[in-house]
Amino acid sequence: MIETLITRLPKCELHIHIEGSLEPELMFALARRNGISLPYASVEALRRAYRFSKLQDFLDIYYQGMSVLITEQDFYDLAWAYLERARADNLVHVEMFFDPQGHTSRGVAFSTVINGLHRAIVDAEKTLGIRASLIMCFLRHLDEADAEKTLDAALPFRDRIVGVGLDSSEAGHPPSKFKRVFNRAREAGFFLSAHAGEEGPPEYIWEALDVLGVARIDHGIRSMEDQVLVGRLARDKTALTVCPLSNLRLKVVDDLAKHPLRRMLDKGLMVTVNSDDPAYFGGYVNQNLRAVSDALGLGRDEIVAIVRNGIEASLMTADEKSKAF
Ligand code: ES4
Ligand code: ZN
Repeated sequence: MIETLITRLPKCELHIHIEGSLEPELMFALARRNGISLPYASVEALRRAYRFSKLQDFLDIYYQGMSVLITEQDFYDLAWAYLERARADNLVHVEMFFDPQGHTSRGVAFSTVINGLHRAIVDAEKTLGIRASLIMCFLRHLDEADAEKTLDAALPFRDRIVGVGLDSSEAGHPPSKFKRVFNRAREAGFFLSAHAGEEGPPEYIWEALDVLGVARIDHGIRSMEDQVLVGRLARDKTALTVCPLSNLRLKVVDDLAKHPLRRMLDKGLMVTVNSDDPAYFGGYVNQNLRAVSDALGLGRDEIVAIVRNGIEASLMTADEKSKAF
């Protein structure tokens, strides 16, 4: 059974926003602990609000949801809950995005965020046997100066952050807006990735590659509208961190059966499958794999190839990769 194969394979996750793993139950518990009132009467009422017709609808609710995260322990509890689920899905390695500006803009110190997330990662490596690293994202709806300040705040924690990414509202915020801060991040030795071609046009993917110099594209599904770009991505084996249930819930595709993932594989693209914001989009990695496998009729070889791509595209060492698979 494909189902058993998906469950049993050791896997990586390369596109998870840790704040997007905040399940409604934990959101309510943290709100209570911190004396914050949420504009929803219950967990069920909150879940009912998770109906989105585009990326911005989701982002509005996502930024509101993260307002319950105040203390270092809150960030610890958030990451720990995710890592336990990741372990249950048989993930061996996770590269976790976090949005420091979503917290520092509310008066939460950068150190509070990083200390809580990092401590959960250290404990998970010890007791769950799962490895995780942190990728800090800049919010692209804010200006480059704000991203520069965030990079400055991160430098004292350089050893706890492997990379830099770019997320939030894509339309109207091209990657080129962040050219200087990405240059600085490269000089500081960070791995670079950017969300591009989720809602935005193929030009944004070109910019992420050629202006920012990223090594990985998050989403990238609109690359299929530009066959020259597809050739470039295939030639360079640039990994694309695709998130099928996210695309469905944000109406980037209107039906999973029409999702471009299989066509992307057929074009020789280095496609990986990830969860994005699993608490909001209805599924962790295994559920994403099952959903596309069912909708597109993927075979065992295709599932294995996707999972192998995830391991290959990860920042694990060659030795860790060969042990993982
Ligand atoms: C995000 Cl699905 C998605 N797209 C862009 N930015 C994000 N931040 C969290 N989830
Ligand atoms: Zn994302």
